[in-house]
Amino acid sequence: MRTFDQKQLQEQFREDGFVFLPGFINEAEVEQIHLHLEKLIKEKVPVMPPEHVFYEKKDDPSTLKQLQTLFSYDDFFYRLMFGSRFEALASVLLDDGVVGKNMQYFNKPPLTGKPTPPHQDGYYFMLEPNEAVTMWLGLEPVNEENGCVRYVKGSHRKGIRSHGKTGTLGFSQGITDYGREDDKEVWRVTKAGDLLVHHSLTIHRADANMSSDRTRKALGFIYYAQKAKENTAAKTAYQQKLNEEIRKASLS
Ligand SMILES: O=C(O)CCC(=O)C(=O)O
Repeated sequence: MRTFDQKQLQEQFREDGFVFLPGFINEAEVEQIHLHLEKLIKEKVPVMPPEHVFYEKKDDPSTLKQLQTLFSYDDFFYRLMFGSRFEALASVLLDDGVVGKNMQYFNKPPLTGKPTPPHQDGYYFMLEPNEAVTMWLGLEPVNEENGCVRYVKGSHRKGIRSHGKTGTLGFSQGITDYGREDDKEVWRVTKAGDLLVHHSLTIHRADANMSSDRTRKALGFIYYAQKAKENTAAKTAYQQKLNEEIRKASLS
């Protein structure tokens, strides 16, 4: 297991709003995740509610693009989320106890995998203070061709930008004035087992998968700092509206 300098990670996270941990998990651990994902997709996806399963094309199972709350469907993912090295790292970076909120599966299927619109996760989280992390764990090689994650360095120190509807399932809100002069992007080409962690206010996005034969599989872990309080009324209202829209779309 690789070790990382915690102090250095904390400083970099504070400064840049994201950190990169190459080889955070090893090949055998990546393989285990793939096996458990395959099993979950086969056995649990058919019975998951529409707000937990998103496809690029509704009637084409090969275009599965996102799953929500994996830990509520499988003990293996529960153990990865809670009491794990991921949870410990979140606590170091946020300098607080943490509450695990979501574990997502992301894929961008070849040719159909759409862009991830520029956004700040904190816009969806509705926290005060807005202190949370999202971890993005690569499960296969990802580069410019199949849609690597891109960050605007230091954007977490400049507050929440205006967001509006994107029409993208799974990323319903995007920054409305993205592309300003100070929106300078950096990106990392990643291998299976590499981990990226960003602050809830860090602006990020990803391109579409332009390859004709490569998928782009990853896991996302979301942890809130214990000091961050959710505006539960606003969040519930937003989630209910979104779930209604997803259910309507899945029936049409
Ligand atoms: O996988 C992606 O394209 C982006 C994921 C993302 O935006 C997130 O985890 O917050």
